[in-house]
Amino acid sequence: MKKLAVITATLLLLPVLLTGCGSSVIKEEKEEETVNENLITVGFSQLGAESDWRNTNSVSMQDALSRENGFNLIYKNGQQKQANQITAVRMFIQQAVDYIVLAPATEEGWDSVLAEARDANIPVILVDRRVDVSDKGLYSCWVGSDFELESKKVTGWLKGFTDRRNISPENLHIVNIQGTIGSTAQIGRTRGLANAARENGWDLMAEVSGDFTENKGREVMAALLKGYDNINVVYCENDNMAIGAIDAIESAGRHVGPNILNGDIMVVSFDGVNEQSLEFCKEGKISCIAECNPLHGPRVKALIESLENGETPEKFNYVDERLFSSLGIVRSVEVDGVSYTVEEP
Ligand code: GZL
Repeated sequence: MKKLAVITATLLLLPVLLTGCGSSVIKEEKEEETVNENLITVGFSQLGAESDWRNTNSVSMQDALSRENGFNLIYKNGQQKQANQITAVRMFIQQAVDYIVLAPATEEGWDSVLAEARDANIPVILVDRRVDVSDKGLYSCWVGSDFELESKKVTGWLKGFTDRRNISPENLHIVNIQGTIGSTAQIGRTRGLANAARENGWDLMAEVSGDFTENKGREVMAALLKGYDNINVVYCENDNMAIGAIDAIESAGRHVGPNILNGDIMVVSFDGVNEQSLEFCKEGKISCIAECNPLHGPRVKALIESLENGETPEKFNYVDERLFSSLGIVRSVEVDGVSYTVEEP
């Protein structure tokens, strides 16, 4: 792929201090006009900064696609709005970047702008969530997680827990605090729980979106506690919402933990990036976390280098992910014939 001498102006990015993963910050970009020669210019449309997972993902991408590694990265934060991401992709096309990397907020609505990138001969790499387009040729490849597998690990752990504690399936009264509706992570994690509840005879009482944020998770949990007096399992589709939900549960005078037959409310979650959530998991306040690996930067760098060498990388590239619990009750979970060890957080 041609390398471009590109004049780029990059906007000042507010540094976002991260908790967890060694407290890195999203690198500040100074307002500058620079001529970048012999670098691979990449336009990265990130969907937002809604969670610790997202910010860790952004840092991973900036660290991998650095000038030292031969890249000129133009980073745009979509603030959770697809319209902003479409604008960013069109700007990248006008700038004639070498590659476009897109972390789409939700799956629908990408056909037109990805066709514009194809018509401009700019390869598109998807990271994290997917797009639902009529022609998969509109993007070169994707790297991310199997979200339904993440859910099967958590629901498999929950099944193992109830079996070992002799808890009848009909005594599980579950609410699902969902991620951003229409995002691949939400679709997979919601489907996994709904299937497990149906197969196991669990009482799945409500599904409400917390949009992957702590504040919305707190707000939704408080409302659910007012609406239901028998909740004993809260399935949170990411850690930030779990932290908000735990705060709401404790503010309502209830105890968070695994002893659901003695009145506890159990919380299970996804990501394993936020330090507070890992602490809660060590304490048993979060009973189980399915890891969702945010470190896509090195994988995207390798995919670009492969494309630069004229190779055709795998279309779909999955990251490896673990399962955490400190309760020691369930040692491993089997999903589709594969055994996953339950690890200490
Ligand atoms: C999952 C990612 C989700 C995380 C959330 O790959 O799309 O979005 O689970 C993040 O924390 O907001």
